[in-house]
Amino acid sequence: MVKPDGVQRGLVGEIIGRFEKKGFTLRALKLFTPSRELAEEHYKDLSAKPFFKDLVDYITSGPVVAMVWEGNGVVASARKLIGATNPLNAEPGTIRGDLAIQTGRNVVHGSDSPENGERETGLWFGEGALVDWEPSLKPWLTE
Ligand code: IDP
Ligand code: MG
Repeated sequence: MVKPDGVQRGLVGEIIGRFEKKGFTLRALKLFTPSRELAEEHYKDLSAKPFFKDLVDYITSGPVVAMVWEGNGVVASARKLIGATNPLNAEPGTIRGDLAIQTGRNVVHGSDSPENGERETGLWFGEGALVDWEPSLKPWLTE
């Protein structure tokens, strides 16, 4: 997901491009401003953290671009492409390493496990939202 700061800063194309160029397949995408209820449910594991309210304020502060990407090892690979939570610790070449300077404005979210990827897909998109299609490049990306 491109977070509200990423959308406001005009980084949507840049961020989507990194996943596209890596070779992952886009299965769903939408632009909308999340409700507090959705943001609180999405980040419920962090509800005891002192920054939880600020985090929910941040995520609901404007439109986000929610996406579902598919492909070999996509969850772990996306976490590497995104970089460390604190952008100052994120390696150059990663999205956060290249495009952000503070944890509270780190431009992008990525699911941290396949199970959470499934959970978050259901939460953000609901049933039946995934588009089933066969990228014509597939034989050039996987053997
Ligand atoms: P992640 O996004 O790299 O998976 P998490 O630990 O799951 O990192 O935290 C979720 C989000 O909460 C972070 O991306 C960041 O926006 C915010 N966050 C995490 N730790 C802090 C903090 O110490 N201060 C402010 N915001 C934080
Ligand atoms: Mg996380």
